[in-house]
Order: sequence, then C-alpha cells, then structure tokens
Amino acid sequence: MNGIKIIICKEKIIVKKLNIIGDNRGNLISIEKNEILDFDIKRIYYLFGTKENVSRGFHAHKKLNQILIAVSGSVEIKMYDGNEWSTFILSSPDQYIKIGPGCWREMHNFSPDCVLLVIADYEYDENDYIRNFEEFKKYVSKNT
Ligand code: T46
Repeated sequence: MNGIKIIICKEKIIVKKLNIIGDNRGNLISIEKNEILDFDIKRIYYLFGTKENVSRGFHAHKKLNQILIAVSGSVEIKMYDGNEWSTFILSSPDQYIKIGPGCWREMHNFSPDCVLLVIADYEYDENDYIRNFEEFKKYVSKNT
C-alpha cells in the first residue's frame, strides 16, 4: 500500500509523492488502480533522448487524463488551467503529476537522461488535442 503525500491539489492538476519501497537491494515503487490511478489505462508512452534546449507539449486535451512520472532525470512542467499557471519540476521517480482535461501543458528543460513516463486513459487521438493557445483560451472559457 502506498503512503501518498499530496504536494499540489487543484481541480485539473494533482502532484503527489509516492511511497518508495526500499530495502538493501534498492528501491521499488508500485502504482495500483484505485489508489493513484482512478482510470483504466489505455496507453503508456515515454519521452526520452529529448535534445538540449528543446521544449515539448504546447497543447491541451479535451478529454484525456494523464499521469506523468520522470522515471529518470528531470523536466519542468508548466501548466495553465485557464485561470493560472503552475510550474512543477519532476526530478525524482517518486513524484507524479496528474493532468486532467482542459489544461494547457508545456515541458521544458529536459535533462539529457530524462525519461518521462506517461500513463493515459485513452488511446492516441489527434482530435483530442488543442494545439493553439488562443483556441485553448476560448475553449476553456466556454467549457468551465
Ligand atoms: C502530452 C505530453 C506529455 C503518437 O503517434 N502516439 C502517441 O501516443 C503520442 C503521444 C504521440 N504520437 C505522435 C503524434 C506526433 O506525430 O507522435 C508525434 C509527437 O507527438 P507530440 O508532438 O504530441 O508530443 P509531445 O511530446 O509534444 O506531447 C506528448 C503527448 O502528445 C501529449 O499528450 O500530454 O507528451
């Protein structure tokens, strides 16, 4: 059972710390349905080998929920929920961010060793993306 410490909790953004199960061989983190994952997993993908000074993201999703974990290295996640910006640096495999629908996200300052694991509740669907910030602001003001 994970002892979960909440770091940030907003309507569309949750940042939590996971319990590390460690022993003299090293560490293990377990993520179970219902405890952290309140959705059925439909897709897992990961970003790695991101080039220096490259930023990614710059979009929002209409219905997708995602959990982001930097299983190696670090990355800065900037998020805009339509009202305010939040920034969090994922820099340890025992932290995760859950980002809900209607939230703009940008990923900056990837360390060369960063592996960003993403767990999602839908398959890839380009129609779920809003990739234009002005469009996103209109969308979020209509849908909240
Ligand atoms: C997100 C952040 C954290 C696929 O074919 N399947 C997939 O599952 C994904 C995620 C992407 N793609 C294709 C679509 C593009 O042609 O891979 C290419 C790169 O995708 P994108 O530019 O959207 O990648 P990022 O790093 O900007 O964003 C990704 C996710 O798309 C997004 O949902 O929240 O990671």
